[in-house]
Amino acid sequence: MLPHLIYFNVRGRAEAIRLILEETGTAYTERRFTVEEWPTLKATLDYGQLPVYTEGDLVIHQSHAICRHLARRFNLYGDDEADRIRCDIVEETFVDAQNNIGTFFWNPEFEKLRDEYEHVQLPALMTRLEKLFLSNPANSGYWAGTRLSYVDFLAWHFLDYVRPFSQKTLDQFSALAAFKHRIESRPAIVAYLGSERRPRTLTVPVASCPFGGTPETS
Ligand SMILES: N[C@@H](CCC(=O)N[C@@H](CS)C(=O)NCC(=O)O)C(=O)O
Repeated sequence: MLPHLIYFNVRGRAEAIRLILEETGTAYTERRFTVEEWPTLKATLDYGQLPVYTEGDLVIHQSHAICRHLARRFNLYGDDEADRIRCDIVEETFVDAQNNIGTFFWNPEFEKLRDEYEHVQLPALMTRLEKLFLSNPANSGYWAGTRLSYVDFLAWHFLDYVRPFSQKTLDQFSALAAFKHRIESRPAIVAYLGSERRPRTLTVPVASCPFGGTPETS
């Protein structure tokens, strides 16, 4: 049975998983639930949250546990313990970064706060991220070690989450922008981004935020 991913029809917490599966050329199937279907499904799940990933009898919930499983399976977790520690640090950093922008997107006062977030909080966050990126001792153009690892997809997803909100902030961080371009130029990622498989919507509907529930048109 092919690996199977269950989530909503949005990028959200499943997107890094999809990117890893796509990059590794893994055939997989998906079931994408609507928000309306969710309460019925929720009642059937052991942990009551998505994403859930299955591989035969193996069932994994928690998006980052799924990413790390795939990283171990596809040798995308660095070459030694130092690389793996760096992967873990980068991963946790992007959990925080994603929570940061997520909290802002979900804030009922989104419109009132957007200027301050765009001009103060987001640049401060991006400055810290760029510093971490540039501190990779291997200086490889990836976030950890000398080659691609799963955390590159967590990082790419975060940067792509920032894009519709503030492309101009992304443009101010040249090393991060170059990294983003490097990942989205990989043949398997180019193919995925241009395919019907890529959900068009960032996240589930959020009352106050224009990016929730609204498909990207470009
Ligand atoms: N730490 C979990 C969080 C999972 C999570 O919050 N999933 C959300 C969707 S992004 C969910 O299932 N929300 C519906 C609910 O909790 O009822 C992970 O990374 O997988």
